[in-house]
Amino acid sequence: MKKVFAYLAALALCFSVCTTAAVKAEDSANVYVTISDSTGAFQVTAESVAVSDIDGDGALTINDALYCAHESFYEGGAEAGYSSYTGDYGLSLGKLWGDESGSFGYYVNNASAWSLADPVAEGDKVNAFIYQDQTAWSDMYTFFDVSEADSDADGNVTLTLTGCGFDENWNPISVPVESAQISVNGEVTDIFTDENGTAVIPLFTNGINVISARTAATPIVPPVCLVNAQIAEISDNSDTDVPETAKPVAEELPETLPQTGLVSSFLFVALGTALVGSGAGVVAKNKKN
Ligand SMILES: [Ca+2]
Repeated sequence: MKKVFAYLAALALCFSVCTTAAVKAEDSANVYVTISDSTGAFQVTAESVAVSDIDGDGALTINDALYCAHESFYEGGAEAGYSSYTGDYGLSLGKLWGDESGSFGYYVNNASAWSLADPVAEGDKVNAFIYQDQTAWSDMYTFFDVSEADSDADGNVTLTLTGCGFDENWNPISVPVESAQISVNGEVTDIFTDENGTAVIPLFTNGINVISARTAATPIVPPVCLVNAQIAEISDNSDTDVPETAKPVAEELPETLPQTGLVSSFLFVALGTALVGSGAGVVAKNKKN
């Protein structure tokens, strides 16, 4: 275990040096922000947010991005729905989308962030979430292989879903997420990812479609992909032409999921971020107290 701590401490030190050396922030940057709540539902879905240095620290950071996202999309703005504070573990989330449970996580470009003070840049994708599992924090972060795509002329798009976890030695690993049920524009379909995490998803609406997924046994942070469908031949009466497989179905999920061999990411979070100051680290500490 000592090695783990030494490794994480080294990473934290490296990161600290890197951020300290960050260049002066640009005036603003457009960042894509996704926020999901404790039910796994999107509240903000890959929305472009103009991020400015609202906290005046001279850098554009996750804190700025989430603050600006709440200003734009939360009723009552950031003052009502968002807060951050500097605690023992650095800049941490106090409130996300009005939730003050303290059970939060956030990723930038599908990489785990160390703290809210992590920098963001033009085009970055920030994904913040409230844990669905508020006791063991077993939620697995997942993402599609692309964040944006075009369908083919028939309206099909092929996406592959990956989950983030840690092996028995706490090394970060990525695994295909099998048996994840695909949703399109918030409607659950009966399309599931295969053993490689891949699904061929038929779309029936021209324009932007929001693709996401969920699994039965383990809560996952909902992935998002915006797929622009330009279907060559689309019926004026889609109700009669939608294949059975794409119609919304009752909320049925498979009873079991494949074993991934993942160590609970919570344990890593509790160990790792306690050292380097992410919001989740603070959660782990608070929950243990
Ligand atoms: Ca800032």
